[in-house]
Amino acid sequence: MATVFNEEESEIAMVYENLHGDSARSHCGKDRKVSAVQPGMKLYRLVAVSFGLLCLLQVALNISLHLSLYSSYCTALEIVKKNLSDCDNKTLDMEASIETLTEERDELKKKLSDFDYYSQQGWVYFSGSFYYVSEIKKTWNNSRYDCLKRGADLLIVNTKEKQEFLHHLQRRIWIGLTDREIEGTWKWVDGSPLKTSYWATDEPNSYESTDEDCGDTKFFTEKNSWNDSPCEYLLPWTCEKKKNSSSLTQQPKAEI
Ligand SMILES: [Ca+2]
Ligand SMILES: [Ca+2]
Ligand SMILES: [Ca+2]
Repeated sequence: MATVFNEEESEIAMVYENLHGDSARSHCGKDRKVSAVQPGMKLYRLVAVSFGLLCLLQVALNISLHLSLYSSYCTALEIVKKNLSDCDNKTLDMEASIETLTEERDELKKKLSDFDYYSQQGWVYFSGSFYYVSEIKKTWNNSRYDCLKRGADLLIVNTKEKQEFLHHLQRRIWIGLTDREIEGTWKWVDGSPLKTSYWATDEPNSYESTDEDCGDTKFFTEKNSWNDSPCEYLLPWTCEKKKNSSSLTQQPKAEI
């Protein structure tokens, strides 16, 4: 029986040697078992470390991606804020423009209304004022009275443009100029002193010592057309109403 056991043990040893070759033969006991396990552990550790590194890399990539997206989000948010701010400013500008346009429209409506009214009354518009040229003749004082009743006054010729307008009328008319208060000191009907004048040659002259205290355009064919005449002469006249001026309240005593 013991012989049979020994024979079987020998056969097993031979099989083991055939399976593991020389390396198996160079080791024995516990050392042989540790040598067979170590490569698997190393591989396992290598895989675990690699997996850990991959996880760290994934986390780093995720953080980087989030930071990049956050940066883009912030930039887009700033652009949106700037656009909204620009939009608000443009809205304010548009509201101011609309208000200005509304005021201009109302002003134009008023002007058109004034033009309609004064045109129907026989007035003409020139350079900021309306003018009325009479078809009848009156004394200088009654001429002025007529103008005042119309919310205007006799024409004041204090600009070159007005003198040109007067010249284009080609008529002898009263103008709002007088020296009745102080002989030789000419004033306009609004009390302003005469500065630039367009007297004709040798005028004013108080012709043949008559009291000529009112201005007219006797020499209307000339550029310098003014003349002094007795205020009681009967002549046509021209009223002037400045745009936006209120009705005049001064009422002279009418001559009959
Ligand atoms: Ca006088
Ligand atoms: Ca005089
Ligand atoms: Ca004269």
